[in-house]
Amino acid sequence: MRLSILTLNPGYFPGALDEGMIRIARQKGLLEVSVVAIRDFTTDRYGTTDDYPYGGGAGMVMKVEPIARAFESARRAAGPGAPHVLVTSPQGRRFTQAWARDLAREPSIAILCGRYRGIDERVIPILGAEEISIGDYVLSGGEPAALVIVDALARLLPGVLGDAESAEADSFSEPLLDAPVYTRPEECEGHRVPEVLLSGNHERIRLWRRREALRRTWNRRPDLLEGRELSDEDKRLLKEIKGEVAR
Ligand code: 9D3
Repeated sequence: MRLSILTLNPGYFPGALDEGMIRIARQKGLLEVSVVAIRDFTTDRYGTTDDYPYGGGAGMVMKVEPIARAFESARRAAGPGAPHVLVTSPQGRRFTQAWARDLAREPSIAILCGRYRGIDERVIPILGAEEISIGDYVLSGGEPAALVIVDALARLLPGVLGDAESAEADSFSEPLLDAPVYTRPEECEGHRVPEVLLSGNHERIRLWRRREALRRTWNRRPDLLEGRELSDEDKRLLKEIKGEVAR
């Protein structure tokens, strides 16, 4: 995948793009990222990227022309084919795992990071972009949203994860929260690892994990269980959980 990130804050990205799963995807040649500084595409001596909103009001608006030129440069550098263009915005459609799966199949993506009061609306039709939000909380700009999107995509690119991890990752298409996990030592400041996990009884362990996953999902994210087809085993476990006092 070819990815261009267009931003007024290019310094935000080195570091984050050089760690973890994104670094691995880049090292394997499965992801090629370029960060494009919109300010490099201004033409006046002050490097003006924003201006006052028509109609008045507080805050500045990102101008069209520097963005259009930055995009044209990124598109040329990316080679043939039009990229799928995303603009980060609080007004965007909510980013989900299903959308991430669709985007991970694109050969080329450009993400334009919004700042200030927003971007001149004409950028959307000019770039053929769609707006994307990562959730209902207020950020000060689109850069962290772009990183969230890149991280979610990088781990979905074929070949980034090992087979075992990929199979497990698929189980988010079956969205239950995870059961708790533990590692050594067996006791920490009086807190013991649940006995069942030390038992070596794989069937008991599987059932315990399934029960705890259902319990947490029921307690913390009941929305994930709504309208969901459950196996007979899950129904039985969930009935047990609902019969217990909350814990
Ligand atoms: C709808 C909020 N606006 C009301 C006046 C103000 C405003 C808040 C935050 C305008 C811009 C921003 C900056 N946020 C983003 O650029 C952003 C964002 C977010 O704030 N939350 C979740 N996803 C995203 S994607 C881009």
